Amino acid sequence: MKKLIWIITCVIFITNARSEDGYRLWLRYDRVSDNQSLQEYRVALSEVRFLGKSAILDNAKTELLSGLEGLLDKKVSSVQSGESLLVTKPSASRNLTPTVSAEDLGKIGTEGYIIRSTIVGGTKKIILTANSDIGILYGVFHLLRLLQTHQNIRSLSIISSPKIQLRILNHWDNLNRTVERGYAGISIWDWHKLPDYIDQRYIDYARANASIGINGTVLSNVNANALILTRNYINKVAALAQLFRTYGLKVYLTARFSAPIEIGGLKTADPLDPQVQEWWKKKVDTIYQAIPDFGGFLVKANSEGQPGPQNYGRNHADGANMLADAVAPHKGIVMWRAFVYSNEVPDDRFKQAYNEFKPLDGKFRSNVLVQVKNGPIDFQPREPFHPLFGAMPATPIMMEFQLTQEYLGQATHLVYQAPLYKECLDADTYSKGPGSQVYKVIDGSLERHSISGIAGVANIGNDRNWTGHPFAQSNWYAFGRLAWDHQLSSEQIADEWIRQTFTNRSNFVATIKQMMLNSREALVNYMTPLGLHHIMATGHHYGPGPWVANAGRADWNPVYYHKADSFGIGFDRTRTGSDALSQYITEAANNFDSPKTTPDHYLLWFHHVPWTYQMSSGRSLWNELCHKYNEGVDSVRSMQEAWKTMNGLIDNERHAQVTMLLNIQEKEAVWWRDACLSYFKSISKIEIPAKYEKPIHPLQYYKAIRHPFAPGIGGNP
Ligand code: BDP
Repeated sequence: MKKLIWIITCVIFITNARSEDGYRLWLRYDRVSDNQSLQEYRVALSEVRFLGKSAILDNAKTELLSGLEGLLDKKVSSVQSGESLLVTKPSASRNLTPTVSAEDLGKIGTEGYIIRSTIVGGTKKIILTANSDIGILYGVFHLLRLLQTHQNIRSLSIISSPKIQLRILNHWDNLNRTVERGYAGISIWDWHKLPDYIDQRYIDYARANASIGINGTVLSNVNANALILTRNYINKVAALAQLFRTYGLKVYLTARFSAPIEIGGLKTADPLDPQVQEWWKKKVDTIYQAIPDFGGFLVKANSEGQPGPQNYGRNHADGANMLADAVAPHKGIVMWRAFVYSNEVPDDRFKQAYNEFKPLDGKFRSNVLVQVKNGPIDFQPREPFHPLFGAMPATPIMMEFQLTQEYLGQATHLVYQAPLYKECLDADTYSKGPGSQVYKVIDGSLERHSISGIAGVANIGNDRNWTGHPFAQSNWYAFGRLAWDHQLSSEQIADEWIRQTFTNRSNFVATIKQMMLNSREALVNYMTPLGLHHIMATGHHYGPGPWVANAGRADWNPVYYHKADSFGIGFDRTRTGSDALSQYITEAANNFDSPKTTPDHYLLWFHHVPWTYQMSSGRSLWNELCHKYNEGVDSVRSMQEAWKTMNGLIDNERHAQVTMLLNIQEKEAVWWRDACLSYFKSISKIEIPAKYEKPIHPLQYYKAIRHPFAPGIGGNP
């Protein structure tokens, strides 16, 4: 008996101690832990018949068989007949009808898939089909997800296709492998060893993206280096493209506008100069020779010091169209970013992108998309939607979200961003009357555009677990899932992710899901409550800096954004102020028109209100600010408590990591609260109510904090 107990203890210990370093992401394929499901799956998927052969199909087959092998904990191979799971394109099998009709196949387009239970000759069978190889791969990942999340697969009737065409990661990776705003190690692109050395990471990166439907990747930083367009680098890019295309992932590059001068030896980069146009055409031709399915270019021009068409008195459409003409014969596209603002323009930075781009609506070639950040300033913890959504009906507008947590606690804070993405996607622009949500603008349905796209600035680096914080993986996951289907809820995505990444244990799933769903609001509260924005430290953006007033340009200074004075706080963007509100359609602007109609969480985005202003809670604005900052800190403490009780339900390794990270997050939440309240108190001259914790240090202490080597600082080496 004693011996038996000892053996059981050892087994438990070994199972628990199994190394979970996060490398496998949400594709762990461990044995299904629920025995009833396991038995059912084993029967339902006892014999797999996989028809067809191609690079993508081979990857799909390998993924399916190895996934099933792990999940069912038994050897699975592809049989010739008598299958219980048939995976095939309609062209390779006549056995699909009547289970799948031509009409169904018409609905799923070129990337969708159908997974259906059926009965053939008295036997139950599952059919997985798609019009294309990539549809089959996406369907395989869907099926594996069902098993990983312990779903019932008895009567499947799944028909799925992406709502947005271009679902793209943007890597802000430099050629020297630093990553601008990267907090997970250095770049995964090992340019030095490419094209000859294909790291296993590239394969797993492609698998992970395909598993959530991401179909494009921009390999290089928007603050671009022209060298990526030289022959040497194109060969390296081609090696990645060759691998990635077998997972349906297209490669794109950033184009530095001055490349014709820097690597072409021309005297100008004027987009209307015939020599410059010719240079780009030739350059593009050489890229397509090496990479026949090259996706096209992403461009940051005339923004934050980057060169662009305005250097030559031309506008954004002139610049974008020149590149669009060069890639058009190859079916390439140009994603032209609208993240522009200028120090010389005395107007509110909020308004500048709209002012520059709105007049250009209708002037872009049909293969140009204008890529707009979700909010008008810069990926803040909370922003109202960008007024350009819905304002350029003749132009396909692409969404840009930031997965990497530049302003959301960087590598150390647990923040699940799906609620942030959804808040923007679901906002109503009213551009064609009520019901003109941002998601309809970007999926092209509102204006019936034939091209649509969404981009996420990647949070991936060479850290063993890819994203630094184990929970940051959920933002990569959520981005892909929402890009595929923006109607999924934050809750459903979190649920899937937790089950696949950690465990299906119901108390873990329920507790951690709640923690994730609350995490973004917690961060808003301890960093920038009530509509405060852009009050972080300069340069690296790590930590609070609401007092900063000496940055290189006015609109980089936090004081420009919060405008705290003896009267009150907030940026007046109504008619009496910068009038940014007039950029929205009247119905959308109405929500923000007066402090009374503005939801609390947007108040200081649009109004300068007195410290004594009475909030809907009955508290004064000052007291509400103190309350919110403290609520944020309390939420992190609750997260710590909840996480503690999860001990033993998952592997020790990741449990310990997250415990340490939450401890840092708590310290930093206190730092944000104390620094901000100390500073604002020095202006409001009102005491922090006695019931709240007092700042530990004097204001001077917070002001003196320096982080010369904080990660992710910009530049374009
Ligand atoms: C800001 C980043 C900067 C980027 C810029 C951009 O601080 O590093 O280059 O956005 O999006 O958020 O171009």
